[in-house]
Amino acid sequence: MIRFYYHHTPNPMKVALLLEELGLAYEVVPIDTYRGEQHGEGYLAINPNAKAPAIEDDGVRVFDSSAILLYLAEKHGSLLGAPSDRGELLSWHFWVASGLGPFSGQWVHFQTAGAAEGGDYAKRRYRFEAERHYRVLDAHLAGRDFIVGAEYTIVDIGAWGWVDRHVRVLGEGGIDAFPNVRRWFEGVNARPAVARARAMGQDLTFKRDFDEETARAMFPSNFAA
Ligand SMILES: N[C@@H](CCC(=O)N[C@@H](CS)C(=O)NCC(=O)O)C(=O)O
Repeated sequence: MIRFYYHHTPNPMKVALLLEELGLAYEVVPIDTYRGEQHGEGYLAINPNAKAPAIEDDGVRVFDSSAILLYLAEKHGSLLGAPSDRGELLSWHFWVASGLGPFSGQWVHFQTAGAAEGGDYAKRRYRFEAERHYRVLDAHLAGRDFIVGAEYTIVDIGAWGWVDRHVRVLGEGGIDAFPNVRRWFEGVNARPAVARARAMGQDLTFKRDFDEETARAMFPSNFAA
């Protein structure tokens, strides 16, 4: 059975949705990143990058949400779109992995109370880039139901993980400026697997206080010698 190393944040949520879409059996192993569990020795053997998510699948470890999506979709021959759309699938999959996700995440970071003071240039750049990625996606989704071809794929799952946090990224109502993204997001959100993915971690208790222990675990650059 798959062991799924999970925290209730955007990158692990992509994997939660994929596992539910594929109907795979899995065991959830909570990684409380606010308590620094991502840095534990045992976990580093599974994910040397010290982030959630990761999986162990019959002795195979896979870390990084985008790698996990591709690995499981390929293994189970599902959610990869039409073979003729392979180029589109890879292009948009890596666009989510290297663009939409990181720029949204860094912009959220700079708005977090625990982030270091100052850095107006960085804030301007990450806000602009996060919004630019929404503009790219909005233009692409005009007249389309899915990001790649005519089918729901791992790319919709990966993008959903981050667009689900649109209020943190764009502010309340900010998504209204991206009507195609909003329509697409509502479509993905209505899938039964999304409700199951959201329900999955609800019996788990994660730390919520962002205190010094959390800042040291998650923002180590603020404490570097
Ligand atoms: N590229 C990685 C990024 C993973 C990542 O940043 N995960 C966050 C949760 S969404 C995390 O573990 N944060 C804890 C930390 O930064 O220490 C992926 O897609 O899996």
